[in-house]
Amino acid sequence: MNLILLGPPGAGKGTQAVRLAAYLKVPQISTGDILRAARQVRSDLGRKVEGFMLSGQLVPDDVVTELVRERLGQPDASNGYILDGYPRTVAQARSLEEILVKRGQGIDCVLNLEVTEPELVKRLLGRGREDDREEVIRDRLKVYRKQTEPLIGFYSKCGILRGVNALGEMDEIFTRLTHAVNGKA
Ligand code: B4P
Repeated sequence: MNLILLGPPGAGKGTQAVRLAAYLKVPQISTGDILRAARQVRSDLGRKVEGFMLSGQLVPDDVVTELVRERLGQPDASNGYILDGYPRTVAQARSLEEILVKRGQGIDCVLNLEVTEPELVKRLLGRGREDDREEVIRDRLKVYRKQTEPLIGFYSKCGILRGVNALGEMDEIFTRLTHAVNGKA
């Protein structure tokens, strides 16, 4: 199964992607994790993306799409995957479509994690990553509304979007997500 986890920063995409990956026995492909790993080893890519990430901006589409294209070509992704945090712009969604058409694949389901803004801010301040400072969080939420939220309309038109209430206990949210994946919600 090929899934996309969509949602604002702090919605719990990474948290739930790990659980869903174990449940579905497919890899979790997190562009955020790949970019952070590149920064940690101070690679050319890491240096290139650092400023964007620390200021709460999205990394340029072409950079992220190239990472995803390469990652989807790895053997463990041949039987399905969970895309966590990609696509984040309509341009990325179109590029993903092109990549998948070439591979003879499609997306089965897009799970949209729905969380209120005050809860997002609370969660991100609690996580305390270096891009989780209050002013950067506000900027990330603005970027989300402008650049990522349009994907809700994009995937709803394709008929594969499922909205999931992502407020509450993590176990409870996981159950809702599995129901959505299995077409029970
Ligand atoms: P990401 O790494 O994708 O992170 P995120 O959106 O901030 O968080 P996520 O939704 O995964 O929340 P999490 O589970 O951690 O992106 C970071 C940056 O990378 C972006 O700002 C951008 O610069 C760059 N980037 C990544 N992908 C990109 C792309 N495609 N294009 C361009 N740039 C890209 O949860 C957050 C916190 O909430 C955690 O502390 C967690 O424990 C807590 N939490 C989770 N569920 C909870 C619950 N139910 N109740 C209470 N707390 C909960």
